[in-house]
Amino acid sequence: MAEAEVQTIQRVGAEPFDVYSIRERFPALKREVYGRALVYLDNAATSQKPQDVIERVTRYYTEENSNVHRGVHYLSQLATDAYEAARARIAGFIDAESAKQTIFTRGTTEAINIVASTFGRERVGRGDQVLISEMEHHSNIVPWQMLCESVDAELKVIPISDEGEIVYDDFERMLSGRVKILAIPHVSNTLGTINPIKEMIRDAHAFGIPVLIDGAQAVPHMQVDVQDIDCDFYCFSSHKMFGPTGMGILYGKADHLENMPPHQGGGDMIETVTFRETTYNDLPHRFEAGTPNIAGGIGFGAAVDFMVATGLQAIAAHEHEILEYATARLQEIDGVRIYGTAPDKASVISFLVDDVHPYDAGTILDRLGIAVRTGHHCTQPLMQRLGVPGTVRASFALYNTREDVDALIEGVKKVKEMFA
Ligand code: C6P
Repeated sequence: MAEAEVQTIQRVGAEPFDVYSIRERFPALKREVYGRALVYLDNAATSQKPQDVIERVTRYYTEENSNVHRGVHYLSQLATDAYEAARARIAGFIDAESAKQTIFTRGTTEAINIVASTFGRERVGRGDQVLISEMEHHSNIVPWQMLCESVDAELKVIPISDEGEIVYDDFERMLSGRVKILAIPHVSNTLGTINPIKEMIRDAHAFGIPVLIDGAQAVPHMQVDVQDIDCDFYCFSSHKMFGPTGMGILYGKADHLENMPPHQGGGDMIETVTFRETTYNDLPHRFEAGTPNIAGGIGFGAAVDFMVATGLQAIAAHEHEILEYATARLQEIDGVRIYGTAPDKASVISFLVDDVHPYDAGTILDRLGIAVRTGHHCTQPLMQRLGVPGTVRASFALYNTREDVDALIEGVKKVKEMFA
């Protein structure tokens, strides 16, 4: 079976960052909706895909289509090599120690569920605690809630401030020997807050608490180094970072992964099978039962190549500039309230306009060709904390421009006018 080692990644872009030439590589950005140019500001839900990724997936289906890890024949070798090379590049992208520690999953949701149902099931018992925060996506609530219910443990929630930051004193007070896992987001999908995860991990480790980071909203926007932050698990999705849907990564420390039981049985995750017993395959395959999303994995690798060629620092700097510009311009409009005003934010602005329901605002914006997300953003408990039914959320990616922000501002003014 082909095993690729971590591929070292150059983090400086190959060319100077030019947002307009980058946009040219995204066919969907050229389309119109309702006869208007599309302004795509729903990147936290899913990003658009560059031609590089589309072509790579097409090439797999056109020239390389075959199953992986199974055949000696030419195409199977080709597909296996491409799939494993993609894994190695993704491992390098997050600075994993080894490609074996980057397990392909269906996405962030599945990655968190694997940890909760294996590592969590073995570690958390009656009367223990699992610690999460008030800003969680449902994907980082429900798996832990299911675990706690099944073993009679307690789900504890770290409060956030009105600005949308973890209340650090409360977090520190909640750490104890009873806490068996801490699971928190790197970046909030609703507030945009970048959490101080390195400090939180250090403080949790002082109590022997392993930490899972939900990195779904971080990896598309910033350089992540799993060894530097010293997390136990890190989860993210391909489709939010210009890759195909149905693909993601569970990174884990080798000690944990090697000792975790498999979560599903089937082909590829086994070493030997008899009717009496089965022995399991090595990492990462032990957690990858059945034929995987081969095209998705290869496309994910192409998405990482695209981000690396564009330059991670340049991406972060450009998006920061767009976020600042959008925040300043929205603040100029009377009656706009922004939810999530932490000093350290990434690429997301949630807001409400006067008393206009977010669905109404979103519908008007949609008719103007502006795609935003409205509602609870899969963070219902956070909405309860904020005391709102939902928000309008504009979320940016590396291809968004000041002109996109200007269109949003004109749209918000139109919403105000219509509901005046
Ligand atoms: N958030 C959003 O519009 P999946 O669906 O498995 O790729 O990712 C789940 C997930 C987990 N954590 C965070 C912080 C997320 O933002 C998401 C996905 C999208 O905000 C779709 S609900």
